[in-house]
Amino acid sequence: SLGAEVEEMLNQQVQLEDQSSQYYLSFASWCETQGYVKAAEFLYEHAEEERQHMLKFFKYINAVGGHAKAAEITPVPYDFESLRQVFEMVLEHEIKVTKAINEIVDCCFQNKDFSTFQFLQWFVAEQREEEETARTILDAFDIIGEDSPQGLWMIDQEIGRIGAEG
Ligand code: OFO
Repeated sequence: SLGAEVEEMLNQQVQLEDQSSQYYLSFASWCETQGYVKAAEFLYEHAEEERQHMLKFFKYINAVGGHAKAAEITPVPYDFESLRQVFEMVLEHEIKVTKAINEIVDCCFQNKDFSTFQFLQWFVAEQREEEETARTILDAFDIIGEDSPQGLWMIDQEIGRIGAEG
């Protein structure tokens, strides 16, 4: 059964995954308004994935006898300076999420909650992939160069390509 400490952390993760979804939605919208079509597509899709992550936690909590709590709505930023800034924020956010997941893993281990420990392994792998995708996208800015509209167009195409692979 689920201990109070792990349950509390899992509910905090519901909150964080839900916030991830909102962030990605906001990023997607900004990219769309700027004409970054491929980046917007990737980010809209990712907003959906984050909602699925939130639901995975949500359903797990109740499945093991806890009480899942719907996330509070928290404000998200709407305006960004550049396409690069968006993906820097993506990476920063994913690093934060990875840390939070690692903390729950650690707590499960200490509480000998091996069921939740195992449940979290999928997220450990997912976070590694998401960070890698964000880093690969940021590399494209350095390699292609973003000082011209052509460069930015190519970066946008590359984001679409990387997103389709990831
Ligand atoms: Fe839920 O994986 Fe990103 O945040």
